[in-house]
Amino acid sequence: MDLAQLTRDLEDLRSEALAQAAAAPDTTAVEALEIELLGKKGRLTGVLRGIGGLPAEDRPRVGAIANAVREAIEAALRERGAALRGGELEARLRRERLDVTTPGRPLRRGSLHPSIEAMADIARIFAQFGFVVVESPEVEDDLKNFQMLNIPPDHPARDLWDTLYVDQPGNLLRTHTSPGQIRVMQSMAPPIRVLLPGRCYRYEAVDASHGFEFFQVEGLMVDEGTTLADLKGLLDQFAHAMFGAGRKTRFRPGYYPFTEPSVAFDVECLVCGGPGCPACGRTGWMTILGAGMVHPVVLQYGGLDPERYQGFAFGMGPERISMLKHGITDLRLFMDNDLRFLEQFR
Ligand code: 2U9
Repeated sequence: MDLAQLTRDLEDLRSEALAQAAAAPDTTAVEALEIELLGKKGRLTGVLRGIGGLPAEDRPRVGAIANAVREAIEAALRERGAALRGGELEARLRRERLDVTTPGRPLRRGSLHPSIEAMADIARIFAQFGFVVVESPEVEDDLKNFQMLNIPPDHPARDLWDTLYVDQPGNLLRTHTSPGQIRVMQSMAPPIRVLLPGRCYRYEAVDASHGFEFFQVEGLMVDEGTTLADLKGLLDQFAHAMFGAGRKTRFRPGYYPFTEPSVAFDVECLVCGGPGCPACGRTGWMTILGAGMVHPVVLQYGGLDPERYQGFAFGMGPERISMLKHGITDLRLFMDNDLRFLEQFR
């Protein structure tokens, strides 16, 4: 190996390497070239192996040329790499381009069932007066569903609650949430202010105003010196919050075995506002709930002394409240789960 040959080999390597660098298609190819040309076992090292056969005085010259070739190749690879990285970034940006102004896909939002919504509205209003929500079992016994509410066996008022019985003797599906209030009185000390929302069951034919399964919300307040006037004031506030401020209300005499006196609570007709129309049966009034002072016998069953404590109770159907509020005329719409009806409550 002589100096001239080695110098030619180095120059050939340089021009070949520069051409390869310029033609590298991507950064992976540039990295591979770097190893192939400049690595420990690369082509430059291969050419320089011939340096050992040169006279000592020629070696520095070849060394200088070899360094220049190495630097030239390094520069070419660096340059090509940088150019490719720029291009690759650009291509990637183009490929992954996002139009952040594209409108999003709409999410289908659900909504509360109108019965549940009415119960939530009722609970929210009574919460402002200190009433807390209590839940109680749907399977009850005859004692709490009837007898402790002053409805003994064979009492004619039992006809008001056609009952669905379960297998075990004495057990039944509650016909109202009232047995829950017996449980509350037996387990809490006055002052008591509770609201009992829940599902109730009756053995009844279904029509536009009756279901065999329905919701009820009942309330109970017991304290020393509680009066019918407290009940009237509370229900007025409720009617105004639910149906609009300033609406006239009235008490009418009613009958329930568990309250004495018992009343029906009416609000001025929400459709005609007084003069009478088909919606209010031409009376000008709509009955929104029943109520009364808790019968002393019922207080006693609840473990409370009626000489010391008085209480009032009220009960309403959330569907009826919702029907009056929204002008709905058929109760069955609440059970049918027809989306055309339900979607109007979003
Ligand atoms: C206890 C004492 C008294 C609850 C009451 C009503 C009047 C009432 C009905 C209205 C329509 C229910 O949804 S509805 O069928 N309820 O009119 N409920 S007083 O009185 C009680 C309850 C429990 C211990």
